[in-house]
Amino acid sequence: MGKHESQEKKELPEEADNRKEDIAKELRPNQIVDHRQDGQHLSFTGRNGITLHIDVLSDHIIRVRYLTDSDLQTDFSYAVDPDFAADKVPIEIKETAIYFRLSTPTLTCRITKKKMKLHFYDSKGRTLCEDKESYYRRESLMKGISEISITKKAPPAASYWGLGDKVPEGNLRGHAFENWNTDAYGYERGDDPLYRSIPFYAALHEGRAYGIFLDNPYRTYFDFDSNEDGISSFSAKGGIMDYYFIHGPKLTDVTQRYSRLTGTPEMPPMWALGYHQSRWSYYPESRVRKLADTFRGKQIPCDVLYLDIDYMDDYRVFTWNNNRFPDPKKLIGDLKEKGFETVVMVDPGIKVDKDYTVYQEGRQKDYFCKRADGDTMIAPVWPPECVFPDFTNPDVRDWWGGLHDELINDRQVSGIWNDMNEPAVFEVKSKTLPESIRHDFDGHPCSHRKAHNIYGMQMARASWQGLKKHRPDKRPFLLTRANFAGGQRYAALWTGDNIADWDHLKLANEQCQRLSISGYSFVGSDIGGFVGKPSAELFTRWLQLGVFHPLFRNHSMGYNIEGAAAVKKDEVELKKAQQDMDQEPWSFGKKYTDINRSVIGLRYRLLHYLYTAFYHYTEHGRPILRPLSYGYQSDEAAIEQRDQFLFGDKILVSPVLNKGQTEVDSYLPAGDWYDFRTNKAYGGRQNYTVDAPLKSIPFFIKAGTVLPLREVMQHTSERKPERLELNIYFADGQATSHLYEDSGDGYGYRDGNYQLTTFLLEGNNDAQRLTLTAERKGRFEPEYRSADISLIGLPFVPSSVMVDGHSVAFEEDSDNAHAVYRISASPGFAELKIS
Ligand code: MIG
Repeated sequence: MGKHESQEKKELPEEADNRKEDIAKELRPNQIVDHRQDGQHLSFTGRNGITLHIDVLSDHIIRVRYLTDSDLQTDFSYAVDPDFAADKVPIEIKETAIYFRLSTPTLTCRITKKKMKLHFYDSKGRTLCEDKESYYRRESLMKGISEISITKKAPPAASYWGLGDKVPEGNLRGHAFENWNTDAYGYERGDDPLYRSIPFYAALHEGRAYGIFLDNPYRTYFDFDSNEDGISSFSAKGGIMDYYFIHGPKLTDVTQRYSRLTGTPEMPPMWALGYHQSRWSYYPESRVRKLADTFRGKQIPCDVLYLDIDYMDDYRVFTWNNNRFPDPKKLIGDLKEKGFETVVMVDPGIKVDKDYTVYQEGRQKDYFCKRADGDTMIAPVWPPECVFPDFTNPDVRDWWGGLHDELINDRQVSGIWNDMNEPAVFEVKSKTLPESIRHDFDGHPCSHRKAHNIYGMQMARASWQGLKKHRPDKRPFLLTRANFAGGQRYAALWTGDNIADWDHLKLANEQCQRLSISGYSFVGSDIGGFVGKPSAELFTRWLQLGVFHPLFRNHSMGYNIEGAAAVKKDEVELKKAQQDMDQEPWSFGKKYTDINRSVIGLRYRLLHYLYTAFYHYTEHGRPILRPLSYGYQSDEAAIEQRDQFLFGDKILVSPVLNKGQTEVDSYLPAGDWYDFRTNKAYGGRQNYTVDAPLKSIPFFIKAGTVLPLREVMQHTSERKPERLELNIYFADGQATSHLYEDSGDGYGYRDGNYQLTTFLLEGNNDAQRLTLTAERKGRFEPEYRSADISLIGLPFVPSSVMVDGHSVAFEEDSDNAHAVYRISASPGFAELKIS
């Protein structure tokens, strides 16, 4: 004993010198010593204990996990759609001295025995994606932080797509990104991280595409060869290396398969696709009424009005400021009568206030986020002291959903707007909660490091549940700022606090495309810019871009924050200053009001088409907005386009994004195209310079399309459309188009109360013939009196037009430089023959 003590004493000083802050443990997979197969699940055990788990989920989707002993947690994901079910897939395994080879009918994965490196290739043996160094894990034992990463080869010609809302200069290649949901007020190009985390990207190489979805909610990093060393990588500051390899080979298929995995939202109500008017903030009640009346008086279509934070009583969520809004129910009812839906903001920060029931209840039920030692976390947001519901707790979500009862059932608000749910915290540099805060994580308790990126998503989910619960017969409309992969199931999103300048118009264009191919189609930007005031020209150009964004919403901050502080003392001056910040569609003078009216009108014309695109999105995960590469991925010129984009399957938009610009250089990919404005036909695979005067945005319709157009109304439910307008754009060959219709809200469509029309067009240039058939599915019956058909681009002068076997009259529209023939047919027609 004595001897031992003296020995220890002797060694102590020396040892102390050697002591470290932390102990790091590094792990890399080594030689596979065992492997097992259980149906579509395979596992490979390495000598050092790392196991590689591979699950074949479909022909095209393979899940990959590298686990160590310390990872033996339950398999749990917020991102994967609970309804996702794997397919039965025939798989083949082969073993050689060097590797195992696993094949599905379309995809092969080779696993090296030495280091568990993966190499994916297609059924023809062509490489899709290859590990550079495979898996790596570094653990800091004392801090309890692990870092995990995978490196893959980045061939020089590979391009990278997706990853949510990032705003690099150019494309993803050559850049590195971080996912950590951040309140990025007034962000600039290149800023990162932003409001949301979607750890999913696609890569395109030699005409073939694949995708990677890293299902890890921690802070994650993606690097697309930023060091120009031919390496791409993804890593996380914790959790498990759990990723899905998604085969294409088409880029759009990659997105669709990712959507199958992480889900899509329900069909939105038709009104949510109309024009939305928002501002921080419309109050008091009289101002809201005047706003509504101005829309109707000026005949500018609008479906939705927003109430920002100032409707609340001192920023207490679920309360109303009685001075500003003495009778919200009456106001909202009156607005509804005029065809306006009302959406109100709900923030996550709950005011610490003993007399406030939401605070009391949450406190009593122990629903607020806590520090590691058990105290409730308090931090400043709008109220200087707030607590934060732990939305990762299912009971908290139920409670939160329940709190919407009065808003929905009594006040009759139509939708909910979730802001600040990164969650945002004022005053501190981190802009959010400390990483040590505790969360339930649906029964897998953890720290904020793990829950941060999904906090906003779970808030949106809770609000969504509230809407579903309290108004089960209506489709929910929810708008959220923060989110995570899979959160598209619950809410639409906007790109956050942008700035009223031309670069932000470009950012809005790029962000919305990028979000859409990342599985998130219901997106839009604050039209006109949130911070600052746009010029009349910028506003109109932004509105024109917004026509083609699934969420079409004008929002701005008016004279809040700096502005309000500056002129606080003088009420009159403040009012004037606020008016100077107006960016309603009529705020720029008569000339612009007229243009803006017709721009918004164009959106209403395109609603049938957009609604149908939503059908393809919600049913099949087909992204509504897409860069040209998503459709023309073997066309180098198409891949390089950044500004132009596809809106649904049939429309190519060439937006105007620069000050003073009145012409646009458009590249049109393969196929023929028609300028919607003039009906002029253009051959594909060529560049054109087209006119773009301020009053119009160039967009092109693909030859062979049947484009349905809806009557312009002041709001989507003003009346039932009486005429079905169809523009038929000739093509030499065959093409299919769709029109999806239902009652515009509710769930009747799930019991067959919808109508899906499939148009098959067959044009023959040599034979001078055009045939169109219409096949209808479902039992919804739109009440059109007639179908008004325009034939565009016919390469011959028709002598006979037959509808369902009967000859009908047609008229030539002589006003138009490019002859258009007009026919009136019964809306239920089945066949059209023109020769
Ligand atoms: O720090 O509610 O992004 O749309 O108008 C500002 C006021 C808080 C941020 C949102 C913005 C909203 C604003 N909110």
